[in-house]
Amino acid sequence: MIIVKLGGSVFSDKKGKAENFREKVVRSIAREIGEFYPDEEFIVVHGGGSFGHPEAKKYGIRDGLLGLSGESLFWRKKGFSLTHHAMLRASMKIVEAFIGEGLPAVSVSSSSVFLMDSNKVAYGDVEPVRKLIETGFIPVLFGDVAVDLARGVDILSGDQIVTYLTKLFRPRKVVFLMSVDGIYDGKPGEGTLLFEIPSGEIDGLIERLKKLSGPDGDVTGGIINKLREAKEIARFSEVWFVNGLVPGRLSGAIKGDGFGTRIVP
Ligand code: IP8
Repeated sequence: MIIVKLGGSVFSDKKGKAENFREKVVRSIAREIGEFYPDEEFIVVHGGGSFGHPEAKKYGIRDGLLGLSGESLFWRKKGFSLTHHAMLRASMKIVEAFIGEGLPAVSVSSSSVFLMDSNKVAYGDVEPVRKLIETGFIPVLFGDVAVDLARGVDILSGDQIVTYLTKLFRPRKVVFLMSVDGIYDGKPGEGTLLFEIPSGEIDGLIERLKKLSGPDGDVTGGIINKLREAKEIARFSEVWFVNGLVPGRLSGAIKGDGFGTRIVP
């Protein structure tokens, strides 16, 4: 099994208009998955991109429901519903592109599968996902809003979902598709591209990157959170970070001779 994280900055331009969608890019990624499916099982998890993030930020979903009442409570709950809806629209477009390329992709709403507790996944009802895979489908999950047992509501990032699914399903590979060539020791796309990162060196890299990062527009913390998740994932699976905007990079990572960053034990 291979888990592919389709980053929000790959299927959309996060700095562009709300809900812009790169259909050609997603179709090309679907075709690359099609080179290996059905011999290989796949789960796809996509991020929020220009769909979920603007709404999540506007309505302050990360701040939860504690202490809210009346109008402000209603407003945040409305934001929860609207953010989820934006994610459904993203997922619909991605799944339509996959189906258009002949892949039996099926959208699975993460907010109906996962419960959180203080920003961590506390529970995941993944049996339907397991059965979808066993039946030959490609489940497509996504970063989403979720009920949080401590805080009322929160944002569940696609990366957290990937970590959870990796622990459970033990894929042979996890491939993160990003809009740059991999992980850089420095600003994305500017510093030195790291072709291999020993998992024991991730903490040091995070500390160096923290010093560089300015105010983050992304409600789930961008590359630093991604690296934290990658460290956890690398305990169970091979991990790759490759550029999802460049055709052939995903299949390269799947074959094992790809161009990008590989996390090594
Ligand atoms: O882009 C966040 O998922 P991510 C999803 O994987 C929402 O961090 C709803 C903003």
